[in-house]
Amino acid sequence: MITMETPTKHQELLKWVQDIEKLCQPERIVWIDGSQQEKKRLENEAVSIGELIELNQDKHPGSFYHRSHPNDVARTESLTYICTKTKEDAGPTNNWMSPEEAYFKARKIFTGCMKGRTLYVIPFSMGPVGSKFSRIGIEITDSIYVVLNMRIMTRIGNDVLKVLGDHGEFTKCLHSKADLDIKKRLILHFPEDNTIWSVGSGYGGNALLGKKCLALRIAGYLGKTEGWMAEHMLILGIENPKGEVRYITAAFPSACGKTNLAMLIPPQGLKAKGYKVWTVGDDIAWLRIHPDGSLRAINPEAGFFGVVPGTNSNTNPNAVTTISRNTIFTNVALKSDNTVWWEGSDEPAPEKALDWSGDDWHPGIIDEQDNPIKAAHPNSRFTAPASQCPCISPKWEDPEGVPISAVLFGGRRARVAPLVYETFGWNHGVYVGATVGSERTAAQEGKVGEIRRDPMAMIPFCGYNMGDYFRHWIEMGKRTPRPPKIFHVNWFRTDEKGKFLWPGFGENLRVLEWVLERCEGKVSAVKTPVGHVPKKEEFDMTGLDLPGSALDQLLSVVPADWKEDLADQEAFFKKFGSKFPEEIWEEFRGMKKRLG
Ligand code: GTP
Ligand code: SPV
Ligand code: MN
Repeated sequence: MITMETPTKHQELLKWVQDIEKLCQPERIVWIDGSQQEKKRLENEAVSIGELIELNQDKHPGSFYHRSHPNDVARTESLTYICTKTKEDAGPTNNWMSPEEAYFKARKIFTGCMKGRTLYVIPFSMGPVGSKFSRIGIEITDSIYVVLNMRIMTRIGNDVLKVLGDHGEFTKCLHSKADLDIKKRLILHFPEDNTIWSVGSGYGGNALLGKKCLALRIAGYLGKTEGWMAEHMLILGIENPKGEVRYITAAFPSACGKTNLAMLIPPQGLKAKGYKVWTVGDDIAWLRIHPDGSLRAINPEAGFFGVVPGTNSNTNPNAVTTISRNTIFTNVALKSDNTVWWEGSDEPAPEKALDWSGDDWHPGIIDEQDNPIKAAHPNSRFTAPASQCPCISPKWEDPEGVPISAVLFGGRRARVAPLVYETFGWNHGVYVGATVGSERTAAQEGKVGEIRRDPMAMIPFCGYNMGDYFRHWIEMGKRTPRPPKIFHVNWFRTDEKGKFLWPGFGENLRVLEWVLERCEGKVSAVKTPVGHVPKKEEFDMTGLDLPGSALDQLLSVVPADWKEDLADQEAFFKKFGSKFPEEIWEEFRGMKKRLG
């Protein structure tokens, strides 16, 4: 057993590391300091043990490639638990296990799981180091891949320990790959102990514990008691032709367009007018009521863990630049010159490559059921520093956050939901958020394409009873003197042939322009039973030619379609019993009445 000198005198932390050492029995312990030398050392080691492959340094400077275990390519919601004393505190939408049972089960898997391995201790800060809104976590892990990803996604090392001091509070985050056996995989949250235990996975949201586990599930629980919110939202600044920047947040379910919207490039017509876009965050927002009466948002992360397929110079040029260096690519295809490729990239498909699972691949290759084999996994990801984004906002690390003018909810809906509508007020907006439905994507296990209810895009990430979460939304609206307006958007409506009616990506700024003009009371709208929909003529379409009736179709509200959804909404809301806010029932009844 070799132990380095410990860089802290924090007794509770030292005791915890000792306890975990006894449990996991690593060969040695390394405290992560966050230095450049350490980065180099870890990269070299990761390459030498095959955890990472160094990419072609001329074409991808500072970048590496990682392949995860084929059974470990997305978050596993069925193995993710909220471990509160009572089942009711976890609520009807979460898996629940009692803390005793959870610790007992996981302890068995953790016992001796780091034999022969190094145990890394990563001090990390969610939010700028030292900001009063930031939260400190300490992640223990046996994965160098996790250390190198956390280094990009959060602020890590000695600076964080300094802020923690000898007595500071921190979230205890324990992670081990163990043997990557899906039968021995558990992602456990103990909000009452400020603790996370994750074992048996090395992938993204399962293993980078600062992200979904801390910054959403644990932070959400803290926010509920302390009067703030942790949301699955992008944050973006839109600079109008007068040079004023207005900020919006948007909650879309996993793989439904947050990263893309957060980095969009204005289309020709709007660029000519003088519009610019500034990225603040692409996945998580922490929201607080500011003394000036506004709702303010910070991005607690320091990097992007984004979906790779479909990323190219047309869809998301800012992402292409962001990932041109110092990036970790996970589960894309690898070419023989050690460059990477994915479906929907700028480059044509290579004649041959290794696919995400490491098998030989060529265009047209099919599996036993005659289905085309993808070279990159649909949920393959890039990890890249936010600071490399060409349109990163000058305020992205402002500890006070940015004031939010509008909140957007949305999902993938082939039918029913129009391109955009404005809700009638905060409570109606909360109702609309609570009814968000989306087609399932590859970011979670399960059947892709199936519609599931995903309120506020938080169904996988709410660390407590979602009935209480809805109540918290209602209360936040009451307490915020100048609350943002709430809208719903849908980039994914299709025609009879299943083709997207809206071109999406940069063109989405046309929708955001209307949203901000509504916030400033500059444009009128059509009142429909579901909300205010744009008047076609007030929607700037300069430079965008949509076929004939596409815009009419996109903006249409068909009451019969909406009525169909009401029974499902009611059944969903009833699950929460007496926890479900009466204010939202009232909105539900109002909607029913308006639909006639
Ligand atoms: P998570 O990181 O999983 O939370 O996802 P995200 O919401 O950030 O999703 P992302 O922006 O990475 O988009 C995922 C997929 O949606 C990609 O395949 C994109 O190409 C596609 N997409 C994004 N924006 C649009 C759009 O405006 N229109 C269409 N049709 N597709 C889009
Ligand atoms: C998501 O699935 O919403 C993600 C990726 O952003 S992960 O970090 O794996 O949760
Ligand atoms: Mn996400």
